[in-house]
Amino acid sequence: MASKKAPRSLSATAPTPKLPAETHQVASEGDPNLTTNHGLPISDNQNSLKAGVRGPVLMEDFILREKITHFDHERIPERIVHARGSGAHGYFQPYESAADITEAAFLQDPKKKTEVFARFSTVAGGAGSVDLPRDVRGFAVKFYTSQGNFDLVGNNIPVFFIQDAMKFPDVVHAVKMEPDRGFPQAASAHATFWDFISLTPESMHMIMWAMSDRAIPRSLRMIEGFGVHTFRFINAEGVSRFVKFHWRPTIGSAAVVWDEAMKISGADPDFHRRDLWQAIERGDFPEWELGVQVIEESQVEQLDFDLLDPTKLIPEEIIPIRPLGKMVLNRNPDNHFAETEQVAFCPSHIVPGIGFSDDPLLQGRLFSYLDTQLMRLGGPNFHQIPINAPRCPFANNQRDGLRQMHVHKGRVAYEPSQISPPGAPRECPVHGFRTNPEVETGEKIRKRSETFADHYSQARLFYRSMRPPEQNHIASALAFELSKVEIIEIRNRMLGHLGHIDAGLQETVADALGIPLEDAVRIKPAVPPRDLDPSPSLSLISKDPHTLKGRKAGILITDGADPDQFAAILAALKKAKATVDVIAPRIGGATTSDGALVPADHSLTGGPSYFFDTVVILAAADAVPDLVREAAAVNWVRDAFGHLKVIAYSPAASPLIKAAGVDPDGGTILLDAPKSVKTYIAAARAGRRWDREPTLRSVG
Ligand code: HDD
Repeated sequence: MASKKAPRSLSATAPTPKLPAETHQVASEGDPNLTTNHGLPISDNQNSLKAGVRGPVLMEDFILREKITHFDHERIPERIVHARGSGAHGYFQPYESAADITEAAFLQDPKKKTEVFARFSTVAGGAGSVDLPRDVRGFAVKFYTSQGNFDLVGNNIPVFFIQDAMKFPDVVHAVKMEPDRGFPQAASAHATFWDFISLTPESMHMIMWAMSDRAIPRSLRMIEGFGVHTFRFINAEGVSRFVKFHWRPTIGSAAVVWDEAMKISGADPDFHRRDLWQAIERGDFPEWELGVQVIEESQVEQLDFDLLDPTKLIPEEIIPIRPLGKMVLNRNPDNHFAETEQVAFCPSHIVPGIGFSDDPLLQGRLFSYLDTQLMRLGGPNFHQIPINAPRCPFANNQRDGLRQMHVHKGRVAYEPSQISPPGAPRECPVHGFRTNPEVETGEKIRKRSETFADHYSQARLFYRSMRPPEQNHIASALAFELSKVEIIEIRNRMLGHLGHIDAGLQETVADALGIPLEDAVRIKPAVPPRDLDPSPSLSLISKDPHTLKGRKAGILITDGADPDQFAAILAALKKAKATVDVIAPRIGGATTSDGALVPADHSLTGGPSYFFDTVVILAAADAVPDLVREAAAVNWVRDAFGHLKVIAYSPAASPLIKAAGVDPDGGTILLDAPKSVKTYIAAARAGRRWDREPTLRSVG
């Protein structure tokens, strides 16, 4: 706005310069001055202002006060759920036009890339908790489309614990640390969670997923994502169809085993965040295919469950996924707080061509996220934070409010107006968002639909679609979690539910807990469970792509190791597209028999074998006695074997293999001939040795 009283040096008619449009950019290159937040150059950033060098600090030190005050306010309320997240930038590109099913602009032109920001998260733990608890993973993507932001706020599990948003605060309070004692952090293995779950039969399907390997993913780059609810796609002719969103990682999905998860959580709490960051830094960009299951309105009645019930899925074998395009994450955030922390996802952010269904859980979410962002980000202008701002122009008559960054001009902030300037924002009746005109009738009522009442059939479907190792892991997880529940009645009630899912599962868990089956509480299902056809596409093992792409190998090497063998293994692993880290007894590296130094990425204690998908031990005979005496080395091998990994080792390393109690099998490869490198790569590509598991631990 023009200053009425211009300083003398300015001409009376020249207005004061206006604020630049982008005032929130931080000055950096070319301006090395350290200043206060108000631009005052600072002469000393090491010492506070004191009365004498050994005297008291003066209240006058406004520079110290500004710095400390800012620091004191550097945290914002963390998300009540999904507090711990890792994000990345990238783009989405459709394979071809999807105009037949949706008019969404970002799904029309295969040549057009749409900018995205993705945030992956755990649910229960705080922002500073670990990456590998047993937990659901959030999979949220913001598409900055030409028609506004579309937020697809999903999880890595296609169903949910509850059917109605009314129960969300309850399920979250139950899983979070117990309020009196403040523990456990980031864990569902405690009484309040299982108390709630055992009284909430609708959660049984989700429980099967949460106890499965899906809840301990190997990498965020390898998780599947799901929109969970039924949404709508609407095309330009106004034809509406129901859709379910699916994300599929192009390198396939994989999980860790539970013992690994527990150890990784201690050794590297940032295991997933680091893995995502490093992959992007090295140019190994994570990719997912986005697809939809399309359900015609006429098909809805043929489904044996209610499409509005978020505890149900449609097996791909019944309605296949139509691929839409690919998301590539190719840039790490510049600043974790500014981007990953401040990004604000809202399921209500949709674009023309996409619509909601009447799923009561979704309907509740449409309210909750905006409300939470207002609180978390301090007011109604959070859409102006760079990570949240649409990339397309946006304009309306909303004004002012906390943290307003825009300097809106003019006197008109309403419409209609006769005096608004040309170009003032107006409705767009032609391409503006229109709600799908559904006919809604019904009495006002607080009641669950009877079509939501079958709580066990799909839990059974999921369990029976798993391969035996996966079923064993579900049983083990249930036994582990319930063993942490000190209230016997809760364990017994859970056992009652398991009986409706699968009698074998119930028996295994009861046995593992040491509870007589007769103690299982008798629960009368609202609807008797049915046997549905298994869906092999739900099993991770069935879909294992048997690849080393995106996987990580660890080579433990000692002084005196054979350089040719090292070079051959390294080349073969790289050819198979694995990344390779070198581990040496000391971080200074290892000197091979030809005197060359092999730099190490980790020392033995800093690079345990559970950081890797497959391991190689290249030890010289002289070095082995020291390794055999070294607990970290013995555990390195023992863990790799116990975690079902393929292990290759030089003949000289045999005493170490023996000391670790390894009983050689098809997954332990002796590198005694040039062709054994090939044998090793083939075995490593095949992934974990599930056949070894029953010889190592009692499952269930
Ligand atoms: Fe939620 C965050 C996913 C049900 C209320 N949710 C949040 C995030 C994801 C999900 C991925 C983190 C987004 C980010 O990275 O910032 N939530 C889901 C899915 C659900 C679901 C897939 C069921 C299908 N959520 C749900 C319900 C409610 C909420 C029923 C409330 C009625 N969710 C929230 C929230 C959060 C949130 C409290 C916390 C932080 C935030 O929103 O931004 O509003």
